Amino acid sequence: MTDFDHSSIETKWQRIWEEQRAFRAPDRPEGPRFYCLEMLPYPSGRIHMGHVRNYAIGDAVARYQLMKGRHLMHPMGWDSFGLPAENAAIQRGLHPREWTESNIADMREQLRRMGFAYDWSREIASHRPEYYRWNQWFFIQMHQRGLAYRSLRRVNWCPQCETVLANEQVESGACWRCKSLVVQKDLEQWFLRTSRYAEELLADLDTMGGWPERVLAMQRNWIGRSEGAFVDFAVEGGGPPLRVFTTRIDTIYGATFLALSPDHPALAELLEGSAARGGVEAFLHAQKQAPVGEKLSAEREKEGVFTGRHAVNPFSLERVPIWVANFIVMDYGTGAIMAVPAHDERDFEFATRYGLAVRTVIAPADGSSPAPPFTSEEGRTVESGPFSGLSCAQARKAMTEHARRLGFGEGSVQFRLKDWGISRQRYWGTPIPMVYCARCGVQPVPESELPVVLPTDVTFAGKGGNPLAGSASFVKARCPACGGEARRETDTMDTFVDSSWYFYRYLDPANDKAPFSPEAAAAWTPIDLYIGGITHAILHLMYARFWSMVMRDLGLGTPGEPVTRLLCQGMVQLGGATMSKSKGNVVAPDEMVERYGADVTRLFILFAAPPERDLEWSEAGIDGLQRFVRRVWRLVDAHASEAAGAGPPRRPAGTAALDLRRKAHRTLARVGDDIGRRLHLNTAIAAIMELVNALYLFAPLDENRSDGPDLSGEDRAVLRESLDILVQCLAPFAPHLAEEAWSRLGHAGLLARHPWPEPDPAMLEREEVTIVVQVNGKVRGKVAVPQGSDQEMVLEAVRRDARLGSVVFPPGAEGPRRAVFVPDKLLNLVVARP
Ligand code: ANZ
Ligand code: ZN
Repeated sequence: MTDFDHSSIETKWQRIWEEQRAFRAPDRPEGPRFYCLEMLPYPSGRIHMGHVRNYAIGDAVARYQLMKGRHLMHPMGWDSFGLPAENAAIQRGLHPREWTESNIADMREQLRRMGFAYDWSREIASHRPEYYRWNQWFFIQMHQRGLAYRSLRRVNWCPQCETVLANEQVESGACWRCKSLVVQKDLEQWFLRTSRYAEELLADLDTMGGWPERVLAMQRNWIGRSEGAFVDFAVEGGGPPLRVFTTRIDTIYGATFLALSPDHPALAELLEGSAARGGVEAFLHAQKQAPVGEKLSAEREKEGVFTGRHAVNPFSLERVPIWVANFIVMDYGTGAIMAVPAHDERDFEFATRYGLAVRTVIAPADGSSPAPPFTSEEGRTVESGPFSGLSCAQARKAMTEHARRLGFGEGSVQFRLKDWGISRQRYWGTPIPMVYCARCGVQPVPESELPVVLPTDVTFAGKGGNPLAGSASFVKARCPACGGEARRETDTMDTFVDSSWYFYRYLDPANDKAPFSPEAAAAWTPIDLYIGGITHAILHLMYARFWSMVMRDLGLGTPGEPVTRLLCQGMVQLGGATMSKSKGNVVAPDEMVERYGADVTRLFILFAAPPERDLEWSEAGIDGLQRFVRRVWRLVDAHASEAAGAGPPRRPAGTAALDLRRKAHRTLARVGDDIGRRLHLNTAIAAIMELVNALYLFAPLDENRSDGPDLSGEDRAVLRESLDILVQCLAPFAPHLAEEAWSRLGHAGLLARHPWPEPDPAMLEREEVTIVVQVNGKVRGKVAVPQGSDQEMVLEAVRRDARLGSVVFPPGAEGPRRAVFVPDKLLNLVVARP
C-alpha cells in the first residue's frame, strides 16, 4: 500500500506534460477545435481564489474537450499595464516594469503548480512593446477611418495629485488617494467611436443564445437605445430655439418648464441681460465643484435655478420658464428637456421643490385618477388640443409627424452608449501614437516608427500631472509631415484597450508584421467558451465586441461577435463579502496547494458550488475532498495488479457486476454532459463520488491486506473497466491523480490526450415503469416510460398514446391546465373541455 504523495506526483506530471508538450495548440487546426478562454489576470503579485476558481472551471472544460478529440486552444497571459504598478513605483521606488515582470514570474509559477493545461508557448503580456505596438497600430487604423478622434470632455480632477480620476476614484466628492476635494476640468482627450457600432452591438444581442440572460440585459441597458423625438422650443425675445429630446412627446401639453444642463452651450447667450444672471452664475459655479458622471448626477439632490427667460411650447403655444437643473446631463440627447412633472418622477420632484406647475395630460386606461406623477403609458391623452383622446403610442406617432411637417421637430433615436474615452494621464500604459506640430496639427506616427516605446527616464512622484510629460527625450519628436520639431502626445491608453483583442494575439503571438494573421483568426474564432467574473459583464465585453467588429471591417478575418458561449462565474466570498485584499478576508491558494495539493484544491473549489453561483468559503469541506482523493487512490492501488491482467468484460455478467457496469457507464454519460453541455461541474464531481462508493461496495478493501479481494475473472474485468472509467472521469478535475492512476492501471501514454470513451448505450437503458394517468380526477389509462422520466417526458408519451392523446390534447383545446406528477408512479392532469 503506497500513500498518495501529492507533491511529488503533481510535480512529476507537470514535468511530463511539459516535456511532451501535451497542451500545445496547432497553428491551424484540422477538424473540430475548441477555443477555451479565461479572463487573463492582472499581475498583482499573487494568484487569489477568484483566479483559481475561474481557471479550474476553464481547465476542466479544456481538458474534457481535448479528450473529446478537439484541437484545443487554451492560452494564458497577463493584463499587465495599469495603475497598481505605478503606485508601487511611487511607494517603493521600483520601476513599474521590474515590479510587473517579477510579479508575472511569481504568478506563472503559482499557475504551473496548479497544473492547468495551458499552452504556455502562446503567453502574452500587454506591457511588452511587441504587444502594445499593435494597440498603437489599431489606433492609427481607427484614426484614419474617423473612429479615433480628439475632443474636450469634462473630467474629475484632483488638484493635489494633478491627475484625472475615474468615477470610482471619487469618494464622496474627494480624491480616493489624498482626500482633497475633486473639481471638474475640461480636457482634450482621445475617443474611440463606439457609437458607430451601437445598432450592431445591440442587434446582435438577440442572436447570442450562448450568453447568460442577465449579461445580455446588462449590455442592452448599457447601450440604452431610446426612441423619441427632438422638439424645438422658440425662445421668447429672440435667439436660436432650444431643442429638447423626449421619449414622451405624447405628454407635451403637460410640459410646464424647460430644463437645461448646467453645461448647456446656449446658457451664456440666454443669460445676457437677464436679471437672474448673477444667481445662475453662482449656481453654475457651485455645480462645478461636484464630481461628474451620470450615475453621480442621478444620485444628487435635484437642484436648479430659473434663468429669467421663457420659451414657447410649439404645440400649446404656452409660455414656459427656462430653468437650469443639475440632473440634466450634457452628453445625452440635447442636454435640454421639456419637463412634465405630472408624468415624470424627476420632473415631479423638481417641480414640487420649486413650486412649478403640474398639469395632467395622460389619463389612466382604467378610469382611475391617481395622484401625480402618473408615469405609466397605459392611458389616453387629455387636455391635449386636437391630439386628445389618443393612446400614448398613437399620440406619439401623430405628434412626431405633426412636428416634422411643421418643421419644429423630428423622430430621433438616442443611445446611452458613449464614445469610449481612452486617454489616461498615466505612465504605465500604451503611448498614444500621435504628435503635435505647430504647423501641421495633429499627426499620427508613421507605422514604420512603431512602437512608440515608453521611456525609462521618468520619475514617479505621484503628482505633477502626466508622468510622460516629464521625459524630455520622449516629448521631443519630429513631425511626420513637415519634418519640423513637434511634441509627442503624453497620454497613454486605457488598459481596457489591451484586453479588447488579446485573445486574437494568442493565436499568432510572434507575428511582427501584423497583430495576427487573418488565417489564424479564421481558424480559431469565435471563442467557444469564455469564462470570467460578472464584474466584466459590461465594459470589457462591450469593448471586446466593438473591437472585433472594427477588426472585421479592417479585413482581419475576425467574426463580428467574438464569443459564442459565455460563463460568468460567481464570486468567492468569505463572511458574505467578496474576498479582497482591501477587506482583509483573503485565503491564499498557495498555502492550500502546499498542504493539500493542486488536485484537492481544484476539486474543492469546483465541488463547493455551481460555477455561476457565489461561493462562500469554508474549509470545512476540504478534508472531505482530501479523503475522497485518498479513497480513489487506495482503490486503484489495491486493485491495480489484478485489474491489469483483465480484458474487456463480456455480456452478460452477474447482477452485482451488471449493476456496477451500469453505474460506471451512466456516470460517464453524466459527467460528459455536465462538463460539455451544462457546465455543471459540481454535479459531475458528485456523480464520480457515487461511482467510487459503488466500487467500494463491489470490491470491499480489507485494511489488513495490501491487495484486493479474490474476484472471478468476469468480475475482475468489470472492476477493471469501471476503474478505467472512474479515472477518465476524474481527469478534467484531478488531472495529476488521474494520470498517476492511469499509468498504475497499466496504460501507456498520457491520459490527458487519451480519447474520452463513449458510454455503452446498452448500459444506459433504463427499466420501464408504468405511470397511471388521471384526467380530471378519473383514471383514464397508463403509459410506459423509462424509469426516472420527468414530467415533460411522460406528457410526451401521453400525447403519443392513441387513446390518452385525444383525451388530454383534444383538438382545439390548449392542453392540460394543471399537472401533479409523482415520478415513476402517477400523472394527474386537469384538462379544460373544448
Ligand atoms: C419629457 C418626458 C415626459 C420625459 C415624461 C419622460 C417622461 P430615456 O428613456 O432614458 O432615453 N432626458 C432627455 N435628455 C436628458 C438629459 N440630457 N439628461 C437628463 N434627462 C434627459 O430618457 C429619455 C427622457 O429623459 C426624456 O423624455 C427626457 O424626459 C429625459 F412623462 O421628456 B422626457
Ligand atoms: Zn509639421
